[in-house]
Amino acid sequence: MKKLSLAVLSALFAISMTLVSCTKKEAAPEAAPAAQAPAAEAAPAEPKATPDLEIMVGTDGDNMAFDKKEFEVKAGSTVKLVFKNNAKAGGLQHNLMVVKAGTESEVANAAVAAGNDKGWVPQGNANVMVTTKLVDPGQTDSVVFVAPAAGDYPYICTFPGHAMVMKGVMHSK
Ligand SMILES: [Cu+2]
Repeated sequence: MKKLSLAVLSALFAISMTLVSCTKKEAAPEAAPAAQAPAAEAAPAEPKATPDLEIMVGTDGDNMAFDKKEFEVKAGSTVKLVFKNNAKAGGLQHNLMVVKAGTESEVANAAVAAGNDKGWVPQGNANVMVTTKLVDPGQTDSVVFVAPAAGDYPYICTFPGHAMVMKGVMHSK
């Protein structure tokens, strides 16, 4: 009798251990993906409600030029860029567009193709990083953006014929 009961007990023990290990194995895979999910998603670069920095750039009066040939921003910070067309009434329209380095000519040509209806802004062009609207003399427009990775980014006016001379450089540090 004793031997039999020992055999039964050890059998029961073996079964209970198997159940415990099965339960543990099932629990483990559920926990792992839940813990990994948030880390796998890359946080999108959304501008903050309050900009870290406000930059003012205007036209050099009635000249086909910006009054700032360069300005500096901090990579990853939220920047508010205010562009003012300082031309007098009857002067030229202008915009300010930050583009990827080396793409000034391509973007300027695409802007001409986009036409006046689009404010000389090529829609969906991947080389355009930031753009204001086309601004009439005496008017301003502003745009809020997250400063890109460290590097130099040219800015141009894409009104036809302006980009070659109406330009500057945004330094992201
Ligand atoms: Cu212009």
